[in-house]
Amino acid sequence: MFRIDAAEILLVRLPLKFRFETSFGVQTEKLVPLLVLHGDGVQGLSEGTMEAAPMYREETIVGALNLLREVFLPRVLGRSFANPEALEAALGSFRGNRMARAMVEMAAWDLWARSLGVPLGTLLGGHRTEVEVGVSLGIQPDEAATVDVVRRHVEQGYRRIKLKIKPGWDVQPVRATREAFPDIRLTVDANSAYTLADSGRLAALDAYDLTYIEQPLAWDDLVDHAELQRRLRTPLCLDESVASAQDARKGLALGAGRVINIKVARVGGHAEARRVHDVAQSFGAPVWCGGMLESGVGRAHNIHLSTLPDFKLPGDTSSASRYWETDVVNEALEAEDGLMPVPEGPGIGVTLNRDFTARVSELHEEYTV
Ligand code: OSB
Ligand code: MG
Repeated sequence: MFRIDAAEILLVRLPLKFRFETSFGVQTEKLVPLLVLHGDGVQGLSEGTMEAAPMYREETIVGALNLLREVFLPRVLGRSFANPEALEAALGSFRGNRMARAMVEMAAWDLWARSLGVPLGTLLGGHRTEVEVGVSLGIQPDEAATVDVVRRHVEQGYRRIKLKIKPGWDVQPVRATREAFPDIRLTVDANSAYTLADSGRLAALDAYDLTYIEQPLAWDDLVDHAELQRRLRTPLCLDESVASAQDARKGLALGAGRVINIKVARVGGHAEARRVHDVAQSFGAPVWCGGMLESGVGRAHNIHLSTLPDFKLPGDTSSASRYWETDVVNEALEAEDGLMPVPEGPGIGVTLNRDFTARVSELHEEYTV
């Protein structure tokens, strides 16, 4: 049982340390919406992973913050819940907007775990004390720059290298990387940039021993992914296409992919992420934890989720210092030799750096009952 007495919404703009180019475009900073729930003498933290514009999925920061203010927070403020699933159910009649709902659900998990004095991963049923991680590398200007950036991250010990690709820039970086590093675990992510008409080009990637090709086709098209999977030897991994455990079941049953990237916020929170995990496990499909360039708050959530047993492939939760000069949390989240330690202590195990957020927040709102 936990009670929610008050909430804060913060919005922080963080400059990215690297230029992140994907098939969506170029990103040089990150707008981070944060939610703090107060209750039972503790705070629960979460981060929104929707972006300013609806490029990755349909949700946006402005939309999410308005929904929090006007619809979701009024449903939970001043109420007690038996557990986070009960809170999830209180928002369960709403459709879509899973990233916005996840902000409330994930903060509630952190709050509950802190009130119980238990690490979130333990509460979710995970056992690991460290999780295997890789990196997601943006599109580079040419092959030499690609091999260079891959080398730097291989030398840091990352357990998997993921290259962003787009039509016209796919086989080239993959071939160059595979020639330079014959033995690394290598994947690509197209962020929905291809259609079935490109299946010949994508089949050419079969030659490079990729662990999977992530989300080559449209975000809402499982049928075409299934057709593409029949034409390829390389497993497909679904990211954008999976917003729920039901989506995961349909995707795996159709053969639209053989691997699932779980992003906890994309599917509506930890409870649903665990259901996606369980569905994938029942199909014998490995999962891994994706990332959305999270600040320390979302990053800590990702690490805790990754302690569950079917997270058999390295995730995208690389060191926070890769992304930010200064993070919004006080604790360092640094991988060593491709292993990210699970933050210790109750809940997600990190605390907001209030001096920093007070200085850089573009928005700070407080809500009480
Ligand atoms: O498709 O996995 C993706 C970042 C923003 C939006 C979508 C994606 C990503 C990443 C970055 O790949 C992963 C990370 O380093 O957090
Ligand atoms: Mg992806």
